[in-house]
Amino acid sequence: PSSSALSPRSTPPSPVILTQDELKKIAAYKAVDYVESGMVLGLGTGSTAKHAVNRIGELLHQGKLKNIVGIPTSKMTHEQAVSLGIPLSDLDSHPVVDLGIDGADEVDPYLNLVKGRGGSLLREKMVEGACKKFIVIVDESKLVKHLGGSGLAMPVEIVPFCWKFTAERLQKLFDNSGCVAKLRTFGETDKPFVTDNGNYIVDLYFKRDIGDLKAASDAILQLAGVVEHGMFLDMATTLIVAGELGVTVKQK
Ligand code: ABF
Repeated sequence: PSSSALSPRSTPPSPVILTQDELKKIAAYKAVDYVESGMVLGLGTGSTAKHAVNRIGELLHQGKLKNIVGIPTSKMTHEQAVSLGIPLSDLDSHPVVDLGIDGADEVDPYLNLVKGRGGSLLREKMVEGACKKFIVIVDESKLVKHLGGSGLAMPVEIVPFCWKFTAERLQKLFDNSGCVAKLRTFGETDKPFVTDNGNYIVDLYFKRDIGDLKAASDAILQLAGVVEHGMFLDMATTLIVAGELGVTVKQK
């Protein structure tokens, strides 16, 4: 072989494979580009939102962002934001939030979401429902055609009182979709998972399409004992997806 055939230049560049966490970070950083000084921010929860909160803290410390007020969507994010020195407030003092940034478990083509598989959904829905602009940040694995069609959990936060009764009623609501309702527990134990609000979570698993999402949402919320569910319909205004081929931004 000639010497040029052996030179490093002749080796085709190997494709860079990004990890899922790196993709989450790329989406999160892109979302933080929309943050401006003086904004009231909804701070999301989860492994993707965590990168956005870190980035906001970093920009504050560098003096590139000023007068930010954060409203955390969970106790965990509250602790993270405190550790980063991000000034915090709540919806009582700031009922209108300029911009919210959060992850999701599923995103459909209309920017409807499933959230709460990580355990927080009620505070997220309250804060994100108060946002003028709500950016969802995901890696491409979260994109689905239909919510709840992935065979994965659709979380519903319920009060602990007579939780079995509520779980059975939830399951019955979706009999036609082959629904199985399961109480979420801590790992392999029988101990119920308890939310930041002292409630339990029942995860709904569907064998078949749940059909009209708005009708499903209304039916769930009508049950006494239900606090909130993880379908976020018509709330996201912007979607940022990071994938192997780059970042895409979709506006509603
Ligand atoms: C939170 O983030 C939850 O509602 C949702 O379950 C989760 C998505 O988590 P991750 O970014 O860790 O995949 O907002």
